[in-house]
Order: sequence, then structure tokens, then C-alpha cells
Amino acid sequence: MNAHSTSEFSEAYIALGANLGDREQTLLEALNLLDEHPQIKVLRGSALYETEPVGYVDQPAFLNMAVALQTSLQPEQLLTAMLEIENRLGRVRDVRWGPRTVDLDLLWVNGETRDTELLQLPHPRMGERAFVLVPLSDIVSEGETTGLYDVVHASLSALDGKGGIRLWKTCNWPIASGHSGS
Ligand code: X6L
Ligand code: MG
Ligand code: MG
Repeated sequence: MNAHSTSEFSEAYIALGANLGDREQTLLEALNLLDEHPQIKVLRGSALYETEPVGYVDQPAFLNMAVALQTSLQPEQLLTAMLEIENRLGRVRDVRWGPRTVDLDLLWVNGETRDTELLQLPHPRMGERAFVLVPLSDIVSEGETTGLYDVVHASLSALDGKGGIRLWKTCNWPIASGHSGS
């Protein structure tokens, strides 16, 4: 699989964050909603990490995690599905970089690139954010064939600090649901 793959399936990586309400429950609901989508299968989930807010620091601590998906959606369609899930889970876009019930960011789809108003791939700032890279490193294996493993590990090494991140809970997907697939 590579950027020119003709497979109908892509492997996609998403970062999730939550810092309002029942953060853990909301992340779990987001995973379930992703997996319930007929064209999305949640393959792996990272542990949950509690992280200090960055960008806009005067807000509650986040729970962050990352997931790997298999999907037959195009990246733009996947992004739309992610926005629908944010809305269903009560996301209100208010203060830029401010608190949110849930945030889903599309990081990587098969190493494909996009640079439009709507979507940039790979996510242009994923390499700067420990709250993205630490969870991501849980679910990206050395055998990943589109270059993400090297990106994650080179970025982690280059980061000034991985401070402000502590393991909250290990999480093994699927969590007693098993409705996906067929
Ligand atoms: C200078 C200027 C340094 C801006 C950093 C970093 C801005 C990240 C926004 C920045 C800057 C962001 C989360 C968060 C946000 C999250 C944690 C953002 C968007 N989202 N902090 N801050 N986890 N820990 O998911 O990522 S706001
Ligand atoms: Mg974000
Ligand atoms: Mg976002």
C-alpha cells in the first residue's frame, strides 16, 4: 500500500482530544461512532493520556488518544464523517484553541498528501505536538509501510520535551462491542 495504491481501502490515523464533560466516555463514544460507520473500521486504539493544554493554556486538562482506521472513504469524506461525530457529541466551536467536548483531527491517510482549504495531509503540525505523537507511537508499528513510523519517531526525538503528558488508562480496542466487520 502506498500513495498510489489502487486498493479500495486506506489506513488512516486520527488524533482525538477532549477536555469538557466526561472526557473518557466521550472519547469512547467517538470510537464507537467511527466504528459504526459502514465504511470505517477502528483497527487499533492507543492508551488514553492526560495532557496539559497547549496553545491556550487557561483551560482544563485534556485526555488525548489516537486511533488507526481502515476505511473505503476518501480523505475528504472521512473528514466530513469526523465533523459529524464532533457535532453529534456536542462540539461547539467557540474560542479558537479553547475547550471542547471532543476534537477529531485527521493526521495521516496512507501517506497521501493534500493541500486545500479544507484539508492538509499529512497534518501540518502533528510533528510538533507531544499530545499527538505519544499516543500515535502506541499504534504505529515498525512495519507500517507508508513512512509514518519514521515520521513519528523522528519527531518524538526532535521534541524539546514530552512533559505534561501522563498515562491515564490503557485502552484495548475493541471494548466489548465487536459489532463491526461481519
Ligand atoms: C505556540 C502557539 C505554541 C500555538 C503552540 C499548539 C496552538 C497546539 C494550538 C501553539 C498551539 C494547538 C489540544 C491542546 C489544543 C489537545 C492538549 C492545538 C489546538 N488542543 N492541548 N490544545 N491537547 N494537551 O488536544 O492543538 S488547541
Ligand atoms: Mg486538535
Ligand atoms: Mg480539530
